[in-house]
Amino acid sequence: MLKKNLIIIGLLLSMSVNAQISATADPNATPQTKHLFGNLVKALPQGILFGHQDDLAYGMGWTGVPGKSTVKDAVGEYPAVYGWELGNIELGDLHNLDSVSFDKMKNYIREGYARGGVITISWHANHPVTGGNAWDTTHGAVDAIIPGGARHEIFKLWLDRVANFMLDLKTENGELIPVIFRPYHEFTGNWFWWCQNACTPDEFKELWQFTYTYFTEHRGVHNLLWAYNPEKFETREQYLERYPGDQYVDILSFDMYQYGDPANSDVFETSLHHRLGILTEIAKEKHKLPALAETGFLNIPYPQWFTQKLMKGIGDHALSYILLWRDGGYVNGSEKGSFIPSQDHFIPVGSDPAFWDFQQLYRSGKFLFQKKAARLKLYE
Ligand code: BMA
Repeated sequence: MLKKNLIIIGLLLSMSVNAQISATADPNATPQTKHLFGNLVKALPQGILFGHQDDLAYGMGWTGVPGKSTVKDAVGEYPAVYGWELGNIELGDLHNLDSVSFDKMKNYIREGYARGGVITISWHANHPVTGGNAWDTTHGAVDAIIPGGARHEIFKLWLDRVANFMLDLKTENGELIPVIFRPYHEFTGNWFWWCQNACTPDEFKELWQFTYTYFTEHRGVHNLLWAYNPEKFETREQYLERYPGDQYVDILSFDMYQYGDPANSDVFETSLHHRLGILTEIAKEKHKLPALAETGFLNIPYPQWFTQKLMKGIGDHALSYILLWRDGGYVNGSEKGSFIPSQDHFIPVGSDPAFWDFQQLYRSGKFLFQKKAARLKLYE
């Protein structure tokens, strides 16, 4: 009898620990959103979901070809994570800042979800005071849009347009599609109006908390997991300096790109490893999911970058997902950029050495693409 009671107590205890671990920040998150979070936590030991920005919309030398995907062209299957971008939606535009139509984006999102994939969305919002773009770092923007600020009411209209998009992400059965929402990203940089050079930690936290509360309580948006996403940091204090609080965040992430000549420097992989150490430790303590939300090496001029730099930097850290940035787009205004080896990457795909290195990453078994991700049944 005593043994039976002990077993029951043990079971109840482990259930409550699991409930705590698998809880979304939003207590009213839709069932599919809660399942996604819980299943991603469970999947951590199984590998890292592999993602790509704008994968279905265009790539090097193509745009809008139904069913096409740069990742599928390279390794034979779709990615597990699909990244999309909302910049300009706040203005009421029909296309985002990279010319992807929002209607088409909704369909790509439905396609990815139907394949069992994960959707993540970033938002390069325009400057709410000057009318400049996201890279306009004129100070005072955050101060002007938080409650009490001169542009607060206008900013609510911007949030409404983003919220409308999220609420329109429905399957044919009317089921809301869960999204990892990653607003105000790379805030430890100095290139966006919400970055650390242009607002105080308290202003940033208030912006985040207001956005979260406006979406969940005022607009009834409950299909989001919220991703906190600095760029550079060296210590856990720096990582958490602008953290709005556990009740507003589901995913802990950061962005990190390779720059310079990797042949002469190990800074990328050593810093990546160091930062992932901090990230995974905090994520464990807070029962959040760790992710590398953006990474890549523009045009992959170092062919072993995937295995010798990216995978080396990741090492044995358990991450929920990584996301490579968009292919075939224009980076920094004019330069044509590619982050995944593709048929149009300089030379025919088979003779591109970075292509073979990317195959090694695929075959390493450390990463989950569409087929394995679908087997996880992330939404059930
Ligand atoms: C940046 C660049 C820009 C793009 C923006 C939003 O990193 O790729 O060209 O407009 O992301 O997708």
